[in-house]
Amino acid sequence: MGRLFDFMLPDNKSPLTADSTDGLFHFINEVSLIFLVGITIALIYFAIKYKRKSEDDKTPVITHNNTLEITWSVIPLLIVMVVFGWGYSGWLNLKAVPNDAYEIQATGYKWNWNFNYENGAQTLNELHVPKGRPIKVVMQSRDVLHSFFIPDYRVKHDVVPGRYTYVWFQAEETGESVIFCTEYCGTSHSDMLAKVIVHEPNEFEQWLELNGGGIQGTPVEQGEQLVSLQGCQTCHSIDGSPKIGPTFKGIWEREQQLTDGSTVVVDENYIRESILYPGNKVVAGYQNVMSPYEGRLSDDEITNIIEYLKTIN
Ligand code: HEC
Ligand SMILES: [Cu+2]
Repeated sequence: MGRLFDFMLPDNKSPLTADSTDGLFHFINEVSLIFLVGITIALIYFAIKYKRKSEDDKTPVITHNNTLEITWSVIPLLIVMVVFGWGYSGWLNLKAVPNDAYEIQATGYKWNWNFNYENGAQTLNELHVPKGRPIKVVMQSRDVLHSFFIPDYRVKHDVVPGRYTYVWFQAEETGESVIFCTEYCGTSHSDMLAKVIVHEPNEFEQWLELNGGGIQGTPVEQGEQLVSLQGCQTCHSIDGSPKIGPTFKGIWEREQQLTDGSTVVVDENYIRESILYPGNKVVAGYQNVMSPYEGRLSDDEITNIIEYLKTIN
């Protein structure tokens, strides 16, 4: 159903969450347009009708007009009450997650989105969901304020350190939609993009099955998967190209200059410390923007990452 202001909105791909927002959006725009046209016409009409016609044309003294004043107070009041009621019921709907919703955990951190599924599957910056089923995304932040926004579904919520928040939606068609971070969170905030990938339900089950095993392989292979799942490559390249952090290429046994003027030779303990407490030793020429991984990675995982880093030459 085409409406006048449709061009201002992206496609609605989750009617259960988007319809109320869209309806209200159109209502406000259409009512505003009606008033704009009405007021403009009245303005022009009065300007012509009451134009000063002769030297002794005089404005009559009008103190007030009850009918007119009540009308222009009551009509806007009614409209505002409609807008409030509509907005409030839409908000309640966004807060009331259907009971059979499928739950996915999301973690936002500088500058990635990490998703965890019930069977241990993990993805970085890709949210896989089945179509035609309500999805609840439970979100947390590892560092600063972020905000999770999927325009196609009209859902947006702040992601706050130390607190869980959630959104829900139900995608009705397969395909992809963009996820934005809409809370300024540092240098690469504008690159903090992810996408929702909507599958047919049976394809989603297959996908889940295939990825459910978690991280497997030799220590080096596991380290490689961890580095890619944890989003280390947002800030560290593996081919020597410059990024926000030092490249991993040739990192092993490299001599590193620190901001305090001292030098270190990169070994196991230095890498371990750099991952757990990045602020302790900051590499010269870089800023201390890496979030501490203390409590996020186990000792075994760190060992595997170290084994992998040794191989990047
Ligand atoms: C938000 C960007 C960012 C992310 C994500 C990030 N780092 Fe860093 N990292 C940095 C920056 C910047 C430095 C240099 C400043 C410092 O030493 O703290 C650094 C330093 C390091 C160092 C020391 C490097 C050297 O040459 O001395 C290691 C090792 C390291 N990071 C490993 C990792 C691993 C492993 C991950 C993923 C689990 C990761 N980092 C994720 C930004 C990041
Ligand atoms: Cu962000």
